[in-house]
Amino acid sequence: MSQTHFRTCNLCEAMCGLEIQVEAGKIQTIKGDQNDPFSRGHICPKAVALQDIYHDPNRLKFPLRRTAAGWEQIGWDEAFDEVVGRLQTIQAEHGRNAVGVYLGNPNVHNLGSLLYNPPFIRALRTKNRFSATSVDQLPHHLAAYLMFGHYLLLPVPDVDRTDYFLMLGANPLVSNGSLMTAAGIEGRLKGLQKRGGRLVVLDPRRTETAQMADEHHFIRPGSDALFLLALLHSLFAEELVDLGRLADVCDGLETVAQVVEPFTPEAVAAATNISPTTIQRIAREFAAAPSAVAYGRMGLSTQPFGGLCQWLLNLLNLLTGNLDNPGGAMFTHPAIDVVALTSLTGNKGSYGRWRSRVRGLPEIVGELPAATLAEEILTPGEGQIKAMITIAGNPVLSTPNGRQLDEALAGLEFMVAIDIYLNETTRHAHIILPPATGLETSHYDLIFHLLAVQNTAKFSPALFDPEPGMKQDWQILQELRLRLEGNRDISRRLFKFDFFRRLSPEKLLDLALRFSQYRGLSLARLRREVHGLDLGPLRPCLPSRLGHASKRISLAPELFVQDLFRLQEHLAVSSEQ
Ligand SMILES: Nc1nc2c(c(=O)[nH]1)N[C@H]1C(S)=C(S)[C@@H](COP(=O)(O)OP(=O)(O)OC[C@H]3O[C@@H](n4cnc5c(=O)[nH]c(N)nc54)[C@H](O)[C@@H]3O)O[C@H]1N2
Ligand SMILES: Nc1nc2c(c(=O)[nH]1)N[C@H]1C(S)=C(S)[C@@H](COP(=O)(O)OP(=O)(O)OC[C@H]3O[C@@H](n4cnc5c(=O)[nH]c(N)nc54)[C@H](O)[C@@H]3O)O[C@H]1N2
Ligand code: SF4
Ligand SMILES: [Mo]
Repeated sequence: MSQTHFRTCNLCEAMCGLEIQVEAGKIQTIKGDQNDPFSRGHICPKAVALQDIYHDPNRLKFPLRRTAAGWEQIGWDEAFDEVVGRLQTIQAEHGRNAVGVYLGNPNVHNLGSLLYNPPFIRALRTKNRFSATSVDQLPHHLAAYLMFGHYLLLPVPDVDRTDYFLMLGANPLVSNGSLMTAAGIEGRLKGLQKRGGRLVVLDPRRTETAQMADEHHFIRPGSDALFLLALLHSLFAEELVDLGRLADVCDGLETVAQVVEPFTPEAVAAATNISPTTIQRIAREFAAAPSAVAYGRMGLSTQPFGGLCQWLLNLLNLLTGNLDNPGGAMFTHPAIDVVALTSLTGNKGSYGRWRSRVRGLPEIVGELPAATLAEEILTPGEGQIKAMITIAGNPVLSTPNGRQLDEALAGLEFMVAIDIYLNETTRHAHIILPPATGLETSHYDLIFHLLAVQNTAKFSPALFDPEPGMKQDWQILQELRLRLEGNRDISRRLFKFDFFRRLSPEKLLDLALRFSQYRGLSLARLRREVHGLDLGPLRPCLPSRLGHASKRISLAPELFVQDLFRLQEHLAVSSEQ
């Protein structure tokens, strides 16, 4: 008998709704779900490949141990015992920080991992925490933390209502959008053009997105901060600054006016490869548009001035009255408000609470830059990393100087990988703990609902049962944590809300939905709404949602203002070239 299964694709940030036809346990078709209120039928070819991952004979399903004779399959108990035993021995001998952990991208696309990674990592009590965040969106978090008081208060382009979209260093036509969950982005951008709006792209490459834009400028790589400063300079010079509704809750406008002063369009033209007249025109058009949004992604974050870029983008939106206004850069109201929940636990973000041992790089939101991981393993001395845990990550491929990390991982005393494949990174593990994945997991997008251009909520039940004896990511993480904490005092566990931490992800999800700002939500309700629930367009929420106790926005955080000296030096050098 044929059955239809509805779920959200969890392979990228776009949250496409899928309609999967199954007959006798076999997938017949995977199509876009036309009735999904968010994606409205859009999918890309990767969704169809979900079945290939499910059927892939190379996918790992049971624990493996590396031996001189090759990989051998072992039982879960034996694997857990060995992993926890080795980690504890190494920490007892070399200190807590001798164990490092790296979290990869799929963790954010997995409800169980999102809920069970934090307590597991706390149980490790190490400061050597790394993740794909530092080769991706960390500057966005830093800017949000310093300006809005919470690292997850990330403004999202209100693409469906904007009149002017200034896009830097992003290629959503291919990436399907990032920190802008917007299934079917090409249609949404065409919609902007049909309404008579403009798409302006700055990218050193003529990308697919640049090709559809109304205007594309070949900006010099790494010079975006200068371009943005010159835009802000023009706004002040032409008296176009208008903070609108938020004027009363912003601090530091005079400082901003002062620091942008030297960055005239003429001063940055050679360094950016953008003419002064173009910069002035874009500033005027941006300020004059009924609504406008500036957005920058990977090309702005993974470059020498990533933090400055994200700060200046927020400023551009703020100073033209486009932050927290329809058609501008807005915040979401997800069914499960991760911003509110993390605020409750006191985790609004952080900067510089500790530094990396070798290069002295600052901690940001609880982690160190992955770029320094290899040298933390390779450099002898107190605090050297001797053991690593990788969870759904392939840092040998995805982080800078992967070859050095490859060499570093090979020399570790112990490594464990929670991963479904044997690859460039996991091949160095002594033990691999493979979870169920994709179609075998139930899913709710805790993070991408938070970053979506429309408020919706959708639960995806598992389509297939994993093979008997397989475990989910969260079950592996929970088991490791319980064993790690097993030897520590019981009272700590009793008083640390262990009750909640033993609940399954679905129970926790149900609880969170029942406490939602939207009435009448529960897991049972979402199970009935198989296509997902539409919770409406983005709506203004400042200043009440700000993370700073003062409920004010900081326009000129000291850290960014100081970093302008480094940019000045760069300008001096690159203008001569
Ligand atoms: N050169 C270059 N480097 C880049 C980028 C780039 O564009 N160019 N992009 C950067 C960006 S934006 C990012 S986000 C990072 C990504 O960096 P990483 O997250 O380190 O890399 P991925 O290749 O996404 O690794 C995913 C790993 O998760 C495993 N996996 C997949 N599904 C599951 C699952 O359900 N459970 C578990 N436990 N494991 C699973 C896979 O087998 C794989 O080993 O790379 C960054 N690095
Ligand atoms: N097919 C596919 N889709 C994916 C992924 C994938 O691996 N495969 N990964 C997903 C992930 S994890 C992420 S984070 C997103 C990333 O999503 P995007 O950021 O939208 O995509 P990128 O291709 O990284 O685009 C970065 C752009 O920045 C440009 N660029 C480079 N340097 C500079 C610079 O200095 N200034 C400016 N202005 N531009 C610059 C590059 O030319 C490139 O066009 O994609 C997601 N989508
Ligand atoms: S765009 Fe992303 S979410 Fe949509 S089908 Fe493709 S991989 Fe899945
Ligand atoms: Mo990413």
